[in-house]
Amino acid sequence: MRYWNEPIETMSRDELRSIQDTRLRRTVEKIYTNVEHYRKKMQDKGLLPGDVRGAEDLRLLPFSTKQDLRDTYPYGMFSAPLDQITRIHASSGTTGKQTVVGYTAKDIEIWAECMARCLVMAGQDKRSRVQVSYGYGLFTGGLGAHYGAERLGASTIPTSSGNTQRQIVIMRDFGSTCLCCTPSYALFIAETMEDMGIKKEELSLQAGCFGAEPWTEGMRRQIEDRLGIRAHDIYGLSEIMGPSVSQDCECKAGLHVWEDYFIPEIIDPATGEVLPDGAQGEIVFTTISKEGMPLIRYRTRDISSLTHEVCACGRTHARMGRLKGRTDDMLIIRGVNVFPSQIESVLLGFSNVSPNYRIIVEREGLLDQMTIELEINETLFADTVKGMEDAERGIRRQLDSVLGITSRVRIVEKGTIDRSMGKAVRVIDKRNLIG
Ligand code: DLL
Repeated sequence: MRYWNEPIETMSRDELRSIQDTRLRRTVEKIYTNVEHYRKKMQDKGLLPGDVRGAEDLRLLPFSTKQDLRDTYPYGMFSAPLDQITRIHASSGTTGKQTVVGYTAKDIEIWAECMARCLVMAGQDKRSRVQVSYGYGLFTGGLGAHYGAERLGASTIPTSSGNTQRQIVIMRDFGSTCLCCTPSYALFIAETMEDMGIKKEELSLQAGCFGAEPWTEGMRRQIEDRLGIRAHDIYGLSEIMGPSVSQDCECKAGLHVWEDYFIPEIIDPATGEVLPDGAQGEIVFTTISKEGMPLIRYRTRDISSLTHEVCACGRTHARMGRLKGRTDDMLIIRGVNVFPSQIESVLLGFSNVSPNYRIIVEREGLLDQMTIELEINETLFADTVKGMEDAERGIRRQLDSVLGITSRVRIVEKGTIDRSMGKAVRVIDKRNLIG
């Protein structure tokens, strides 16, 4: 099975644009009528629904942000009455109120459709066994992947995250063919499997849909090697839907955004100006089919780029580049901008470095100091003080030259760095704690 929904996934860009025009007009009408907060924002811009004739008028519309969701907490952005809302998810975030999202039954159906498309891209079909090791709950990962796997008709195994040894026994004994979890958890599973003496050849695993946190090509290679599978990058966010807003296909040349449901744009985060294909900036989504909580030009804070070129896989839906991180993840160290993903890319360029690392930022006097703690693979571990110092020096030099600032590197014993079963916390910024 090559596509889940071939006519839609491969339709011409003109047809896709025409669907977007109609659905966008409908969405704008609906939110203007039903959501006071949006009506006010449009009125402030002197806009009436009829002014938006199609996707080319998108840029007339105001942006929306997490702040809008907070200001209208909990249900003020819902466009459907509560008696039509059949599911509520929420994301906690690190500060402030939770972000609440409501879905109608049709929203859940469309979400399952998008997820089924992603699973087929990962080579799955109704004979497959999909193990869902994302957390189930208010987080959208577990239930999102679950409904997609059921829609596909695959045997869905809802293990949720945690209890890793049991997960592995299930994966082996039940013959799971696809694993859905965060990339950091996939690596922890691989590591635990090695500790248990279970070989990848004993599994039936073919592929994985990994996302919910930033990861690099180096990490993808390690997961693919250690689990013997093809690792796909799946993206999404609760506000827009959850997992399966986009995912990469076998070409691994960017993540296809399901454009019959979401219109993506890239903007300059400082000015809000829309940027052309290829340019890096903040990715913004407009939902054009959602009933529960449609969002117009929602600013994700995720840094990516877009291409509308048709992919070698035959899909016509635009592709977003692998996420570089979030605007709010960017560290400013002595005035220099550093993304944790840049650090991961450097680290995993060394064959003996494991993807277990953390970045500690402190302020010493007036100066920011960044220390990278990392574990290395035992097999290649030079077991002498000198060997260790040489390794640390080599990594530090490479980091300094790529990041343009000096940092400290500390190799720590295997198992020192906390393993994650959900979204990994890589950065400990102690500067915020010091008044
Ligand atoms: O993480 C939804 C999801 C679940 C996506 C499972 C994929 C798989 P939130 O908890 O609302 O939703 O967090 C959304 O996570 O804005 C990104 O910053 C980050 N993120 C999600 N997928 C990726 C990815 C889910 N593939 C936030 N690469 C987003 C990098 C990702 N970051």
